[in-house]
Amino acid sequence: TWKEGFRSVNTEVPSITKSIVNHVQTSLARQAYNLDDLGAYQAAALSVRDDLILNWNETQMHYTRKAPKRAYYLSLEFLMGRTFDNALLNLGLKEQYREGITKLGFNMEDLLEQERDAALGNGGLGRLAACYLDSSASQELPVWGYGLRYQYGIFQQLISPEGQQLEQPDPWLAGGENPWELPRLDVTYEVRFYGTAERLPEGRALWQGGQEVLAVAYDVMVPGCYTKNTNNLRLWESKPKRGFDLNSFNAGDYEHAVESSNSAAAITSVLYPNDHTTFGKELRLKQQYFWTAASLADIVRRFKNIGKPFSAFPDYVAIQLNDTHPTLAIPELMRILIDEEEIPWGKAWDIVTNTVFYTNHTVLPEALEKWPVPLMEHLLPRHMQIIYDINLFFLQAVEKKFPGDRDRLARMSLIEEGFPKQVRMAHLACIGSRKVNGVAELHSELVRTTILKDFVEFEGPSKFSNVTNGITPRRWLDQCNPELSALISKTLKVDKSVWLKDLDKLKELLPYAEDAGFRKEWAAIKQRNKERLAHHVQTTLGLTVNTHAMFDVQIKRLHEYKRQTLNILGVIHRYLTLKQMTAAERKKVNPRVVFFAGKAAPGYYIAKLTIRLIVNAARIINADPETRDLLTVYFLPDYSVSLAEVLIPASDISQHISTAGTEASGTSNMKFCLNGGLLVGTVDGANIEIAEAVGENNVFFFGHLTPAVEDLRYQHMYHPVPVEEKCPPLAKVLDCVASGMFGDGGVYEPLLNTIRQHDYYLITEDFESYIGALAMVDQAYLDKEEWIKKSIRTTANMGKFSSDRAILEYAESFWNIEPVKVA
Ligand code: 26W
Repeated sequence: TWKEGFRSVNTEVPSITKSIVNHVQTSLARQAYNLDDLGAYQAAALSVRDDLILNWNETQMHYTRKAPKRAYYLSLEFLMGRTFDNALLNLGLKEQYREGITKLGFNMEDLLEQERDAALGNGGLGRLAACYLDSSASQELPVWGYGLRYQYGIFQQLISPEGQQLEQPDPWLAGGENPWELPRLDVTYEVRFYGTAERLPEGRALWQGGQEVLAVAYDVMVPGCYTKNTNNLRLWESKPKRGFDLNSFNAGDYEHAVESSNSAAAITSVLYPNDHTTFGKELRLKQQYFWTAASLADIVRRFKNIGKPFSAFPDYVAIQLNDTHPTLAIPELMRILIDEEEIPWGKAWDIVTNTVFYTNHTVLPEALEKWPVPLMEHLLPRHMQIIYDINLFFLQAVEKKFPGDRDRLARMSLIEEGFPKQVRMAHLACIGSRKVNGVAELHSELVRTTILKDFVEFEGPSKFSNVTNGITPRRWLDQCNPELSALISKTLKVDKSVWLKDLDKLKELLPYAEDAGFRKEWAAIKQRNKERLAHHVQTTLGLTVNTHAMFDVQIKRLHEYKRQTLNILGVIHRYLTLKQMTAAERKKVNPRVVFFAGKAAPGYYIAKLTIRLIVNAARIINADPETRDLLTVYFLPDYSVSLAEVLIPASDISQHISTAGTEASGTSNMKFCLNGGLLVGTVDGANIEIAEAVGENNVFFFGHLTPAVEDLRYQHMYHPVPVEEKCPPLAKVLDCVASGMFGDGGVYEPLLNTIRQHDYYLITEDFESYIGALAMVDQAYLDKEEWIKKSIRTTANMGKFSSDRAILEYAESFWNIEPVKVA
């Protein structure tokens, strides 16, 4: 059975303790008697790692021997979080390790806290990649991830007493060995930048000179859940091709000698902390090319080992582009096929367009990548030639289908005219791919009808589809909410291995919503999760949280489109309302604790001001003895995967309140609902499909719909109405902020002006309906039993949102790959 088949080394408590002690004495060269929690964690991690390595090795050998078609997930971000707990659960060894660790005099929970998050991502896109790796391995699919091994992950966020966000580096590797990766110093590729590209006969070219750097592979093991299959995430590190530039070194020019080695190492030094804004920085383009070039060289080498002709490439390889960040894979594969493999243009283009797939993750214009042509010509001269050639053939075909339509040609061109000209990466990704998809139904429709409309008209609709995002129920239920997981297994009378890999089984919980005893257990678990969160806040921030209140949570990157501003203005409105009530009226009010967490891009001034407003509003509101039993607000600093694992199971409601049409999908919305939290949200992204699945009566929707947004923005531009007229209650809130209720009002002017002026994200238009939705939440919460029923029904209906479902859709309808079980 699964219980035995996939574990090879230490499966019984005595051998586990023996192995841990062994690692303490040998790998760590320490003594067992004066070991601290960190040492104990490291030794325990090395012990689990032994199991992972054997499974990983067997898996890779098996894949090589069987040579199935494989898929490669190219993502500039993998927001993995911690690995230890996840590995133990996937191997089914958690309880044995807990026992062993206890026997050795340590506490499992304390050891788990020792691990640093691997935070190689910004937010949704990076965490999605991590969930997809978990599901690929769990579904026994031959999928590899390719990314970069940043020395520094997403910055650590500090909040000053004034409410300012401060950024600190995240040297996540500084603590010594990372037990979850295998350095593969033998797997290296040379990557060229700059130089010259000289055209040769037959469409080929010779690219030479410039700078060459080395890409070194680090393999991160990705265990599947209850299977031997352990997939690989290959992360590239840059290093100088030779330690120093020896010529300069010999000539006594030490600075120049070190400079070139520094500039090579710089490529993978840090993750760019912006999501949804592009800056056109050379180092970022270098990262993108370094990573796509190394990954493609690796993929091509593996393909060549099979010994098939290149025409068979698409039968063995599928490459998924996670947003446009790896779009250079398209011209790079063309370059390899044409210049190195001497394949003619037409055949090469056929191979590329049958191999590559593109997922779009946002329709916000400022997030669509464009690279200045002069920069591309300088850094990647051969790729720029190829892009021009692709564009020429492409526009000729468009001209043939739509003769004389010059506007259309200008709109569709890979090159945007201007000073400077820019390469439109989404257009390149689209025409170089077999399929293009969005990440929720509404978003995919917006891709088809807005940013890629011309391409749908040109190529027909069949290339453009949808794969609604998903989340892994292993991390986002079993791991983060073990009590709920246990209750589900007990109730369904099956081992969790069954429902965790077939999440539709949760439907069988539905009848238990009518069972008062079950509801009591369900509610008690939510209560204990609230206490766990309160304990965390107490120990990390020294603040006492009222666990008898409703927990209301908004955790995500700070961005105007996500409208944390709407939330905090709503909180202030609630505060003002409470202040006006009599003591008797207040008695009927539902206590509420509002949690915020999230990072702002370091250069995003308005987002940082929003944090400042939240922190200062919290300071005033929490200190008011008249209201503090009924309303408190917390901004939890340094949001991370690990913090999400504590927050999500504790929430009664969570907020997903983007302006309609702006949030491509959202994935935390799915995590909250899977844990029995209810949504307050706009009709946007995956909120819509969640409501379809769980029933609209279990979701608190508000706000204008997507089709209205464009018209409203037009009105705001050309027929502005002052906030005082459009929305008096909001105007009152803005006045309170401006008049200094939360510290110097002048500080917030730029933030308030975004609302008073164009109000691009339509806060004035949605405010009243938002307040109305929150009132409905209060109303519904009064009926505790009915609320618990809603909670149970929500969890029970979330099967669709497993990332297993999503990854199988990619595997079956895009990649055409099949499971390869490692026996
Ligand atoms: C170039 C700067 C940049 C960096 C990252 C632009 C855009 C991005 C990402 C595409 C932003 C992102 O994370 N998008 C989110 O993707 C999630 C997974 O599909 C969705 O659930 C979120 O709605 C979407 O905002």
